[in-house]
Amino acid sequence: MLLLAAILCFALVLDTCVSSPVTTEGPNLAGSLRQAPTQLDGCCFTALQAMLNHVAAHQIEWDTCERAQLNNAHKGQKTIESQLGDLQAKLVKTESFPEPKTKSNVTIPANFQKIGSKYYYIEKQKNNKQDWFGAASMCRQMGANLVRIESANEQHALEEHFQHREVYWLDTTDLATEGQFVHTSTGQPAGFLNWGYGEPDNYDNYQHCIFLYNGWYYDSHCDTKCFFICQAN
Ligand SMILES: [Ca+2]
Repeated sequence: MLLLAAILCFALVLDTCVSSPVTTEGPNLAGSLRQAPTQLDGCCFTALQAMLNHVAAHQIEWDTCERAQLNNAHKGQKTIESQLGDLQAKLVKTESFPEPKTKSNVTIPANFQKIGSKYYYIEKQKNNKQDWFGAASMCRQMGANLVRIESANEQHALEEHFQHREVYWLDTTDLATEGQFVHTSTGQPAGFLNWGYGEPDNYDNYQHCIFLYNGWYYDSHCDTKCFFICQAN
């Protein structure tokens, strides 16, 4: 409205002030000529001033609006940067979580315990002693295999959980070829064999399964009933 009034005023004044006939004839015209610059200076300046004030006011609004938009953009940028920081912190936290109870995409059964760096189930119920094949089958049913001991350290760590003077089946046999002991869980030759005195003797030519007793390995009849140890793969 102010702008419209200023424009109308400016047009009116301009018409009044400038449209008077410019001539040098007659005394009245001379008077008009004397007054014209004053009217132009006063009225037109007032109208122009109003227009300029209007433009200036809007300029301030535009500037203010622009600043507000910039501030909003800065706030948005800060928010995104903050969210990115939070995500990076969460990522670092996730990477530093303890190793989940899985290994090589195999889920560890709930009743297995970690001994050393591996997970085992040690059968201790006297009414659940099994021959070697039954023990292997029990481990398979739990999603595991009979234990594959690969070092003295692994053996000693397990023995801390054994019942005194009990016998435990291992996964090692020479059922396929006499005298060639392999881990049945991997099919690979057994590298660690802690034989007891005089073992393996294949007594009666009928001893092909290995158990652990009192710290030593013995080849024995596979149908002997023993405790057993399962190992999660
Ligand atoms: Ca033997």
